Amino acid sequence: PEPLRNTWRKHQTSGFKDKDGFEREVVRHVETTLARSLYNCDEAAAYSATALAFRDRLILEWNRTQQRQTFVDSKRVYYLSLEFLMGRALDNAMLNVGQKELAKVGLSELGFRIEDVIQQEHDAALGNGGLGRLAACFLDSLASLNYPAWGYGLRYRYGIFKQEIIDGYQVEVPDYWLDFNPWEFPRHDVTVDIQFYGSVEKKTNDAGRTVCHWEGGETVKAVAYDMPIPGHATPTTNNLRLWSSKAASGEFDFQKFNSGDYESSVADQQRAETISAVLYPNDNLDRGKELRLKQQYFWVAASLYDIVRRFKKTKRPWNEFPEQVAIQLNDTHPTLAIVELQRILVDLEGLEWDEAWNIVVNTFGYTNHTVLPEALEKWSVPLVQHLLPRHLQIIYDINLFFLQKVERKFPGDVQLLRDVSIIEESQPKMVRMAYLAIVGSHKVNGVAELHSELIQATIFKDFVRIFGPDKFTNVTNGITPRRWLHQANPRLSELIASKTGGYGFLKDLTQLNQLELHVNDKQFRKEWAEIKYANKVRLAKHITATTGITVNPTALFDVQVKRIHEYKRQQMNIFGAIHRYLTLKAMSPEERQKQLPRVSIFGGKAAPGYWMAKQIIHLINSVGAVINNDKDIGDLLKVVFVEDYNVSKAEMIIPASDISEHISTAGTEASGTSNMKFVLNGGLIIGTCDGANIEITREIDEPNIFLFGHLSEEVEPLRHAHRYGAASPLDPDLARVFEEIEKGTFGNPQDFAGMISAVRDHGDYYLVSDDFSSYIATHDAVDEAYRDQEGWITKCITSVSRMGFFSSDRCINEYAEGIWNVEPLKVGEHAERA
Ligand code: 4GP
Repeated sequence: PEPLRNTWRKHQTSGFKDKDGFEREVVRHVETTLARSLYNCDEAAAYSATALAFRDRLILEWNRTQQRQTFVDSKRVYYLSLEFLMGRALDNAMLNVGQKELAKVGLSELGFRIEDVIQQEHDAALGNGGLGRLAACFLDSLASLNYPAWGYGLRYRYGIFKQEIIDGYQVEVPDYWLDFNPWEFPRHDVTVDIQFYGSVEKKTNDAGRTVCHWEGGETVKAVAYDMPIPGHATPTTNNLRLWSSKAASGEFDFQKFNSGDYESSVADQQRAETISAVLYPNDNLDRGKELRLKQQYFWVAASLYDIVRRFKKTKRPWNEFPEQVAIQLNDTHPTLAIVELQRILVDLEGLEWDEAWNIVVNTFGYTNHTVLPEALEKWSVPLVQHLLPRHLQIIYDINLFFLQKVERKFPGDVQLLRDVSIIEESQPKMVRMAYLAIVGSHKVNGVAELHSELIQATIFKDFVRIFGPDKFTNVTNGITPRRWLHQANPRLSELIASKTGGYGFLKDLTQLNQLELHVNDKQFRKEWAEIKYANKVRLAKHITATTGITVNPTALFDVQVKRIHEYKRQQMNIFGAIHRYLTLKAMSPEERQKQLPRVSIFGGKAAPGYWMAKQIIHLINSVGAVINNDKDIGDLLKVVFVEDYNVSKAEMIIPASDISEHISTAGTEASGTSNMKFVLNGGLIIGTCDGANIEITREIDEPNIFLFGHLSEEVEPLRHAHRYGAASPLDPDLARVFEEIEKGTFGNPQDFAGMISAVRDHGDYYLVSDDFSSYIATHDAVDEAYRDQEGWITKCITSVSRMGFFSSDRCINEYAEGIWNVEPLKVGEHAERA
């Protein structure tokens, strides 16, 4: 009724509008929400109150966005990802709503420096590495481009562990990040009961049809927590919905409690809460743990229930489901969603199998992120049978119909049937999740050109024969320039804006190409160099403060930060540093003085159970301990390991890099995304012909990148040669490095024996010995190039100006057009914010 609406409108708030309004909100939150005062408002409280003030604004926009999207009733995208590596939210929110300047002045009037306030925030680290951070960049682009889109994930109580380095070793410390999280809204009214275990019965329904009825043996409640995702310079504020698990029976069992059995009265609750308790800390690795499968089902079942509920409100017929809903599977982790939707349609909604399956396939898309065999998910049939008995039946039926189709197309090809079967005939039998994802999706994509070619030529080649090439496509990854340039490197962003006619490049990154016109502008180049230097000084301070090592900011900063993995070859990097050290030691003092000083910076976490990765960290620290204290060497070489690499550390480290390392064995790194971030921030890269390095080279041109190493097509023959004793003799420089380690120069050689023997005696799977000499030679070329500072700056500016392609906005538009078939929602000129 009108009067009600009027009263409502009269009192509707819109959040703060100006500096005074902002200050008022901060003071109000400090005094009431936090129950503090002027006299005990520390930086942490200032952060909390600022975050709350911005959150209030965001949630109002969030409400409006959701109303708009529901009203227009257009197709929505749902991005299902077990990982969202969001990092900090405050700075991002301030910049995206365009109110950072105002907040800066406001906070300073209240007695705080905005930089210090921002630093108070705990990273939201609900992810491991590439795939999780990609999901976060995608959310930013989806909102910034006004796509109606939701992310769905798990609200882990513990994100990725915090890494401490103690005596050179990685120690894992739990990351409890939810103490105070102003960015989430618990939706205690949005809950879903999720079943596990139990049994399946056939029943006849009212229409006389036989239907399967799954009676679960355990029920757990999923509770929604929403995080607003603000778009940049647009009112669109999308939603990230994270599910948290709770006992379905309420807090605890009263009967048991009253009868004195307190312990077991809370046991159910703890068992339920375990599901969303912790993120599995593996990157590019699958470990078939029951709890992980439980997490996966819990999350996809809750998300699908939610999606279906929203669709049903529109009262459309089921065949319109794929016109209203696009679901993207971020890797195979959410593949059970395919089975769950089929179950909902057939068992609960009474659709015929084929009609349901058609809807399912047209709804889903699947993105593959790795070809590493150890990362391809498989679940044992007995485990799935036990935990999800009805789903296993459906998987078998999906497989049967699929194999029948294969048989019709390739009659009598028994080997093919065995190779592509969703069920692997092993002991025990296994469900191959990637195959299920392919069969149940209408599009399958890789994340860089080479990667997409490789999956079609290797792990999925039979499926290309069966489904034809159109089902397979490529979407090269991208990064959001809002966080990875504007937020991480504000001065560079400002300088770029001054040369490209404003901040338009943040929404259309191809505008960077205007920079090339200024490449010879002296003043511009000077400012460019000053900004890089200032970023290096900031990192140098952090290094000294956290490790006690002093580094010279005029030295060449050589950075490798990413998860520690043998395929990413941090071991080759540290062997290279040892080689550099030995070379310097062998020089006369005069000659030494002519050398270019260098700081070798490492960072990254090792999966707690990945022994070799931990050895690599230990070697880096042990080498650092020797070199950094060698008087002969001084500033010429430092080796630093930055503890606890995460999103906010990346924001500091990446802008400070001169050269960064993307040196995976060719064919193993699906794309890489930090390579894009480094170049965008005016650093050059040394890399192999792998993943997106190849496309970066194509865009920025070969003279601006340092490529080395064998090509992906050479990898198999080389591995073969190693296996059958036909490899070339060990590179003498590398042999010399091993000798030094084995002499005990860097501590107990026993600690590093496994690393050496993997290369020397056990087939060198990652081809460190094959690429070592060209790696060293290319580093010499880097030194040469860096000596010519003017030439170097030209390369950097030219490269940045050609990076437009790598915006995640381009990437999202490609998904929208080629896979999801969705369009951005017009928000109207009046709603656009400058
Ligand atoms: C990563 C890939 O290793 C990386 O190359 C890629 O850029 C990223 O996904 C995003 O596509 N894969 C994973 C994983 O994080 O766990 O498989």
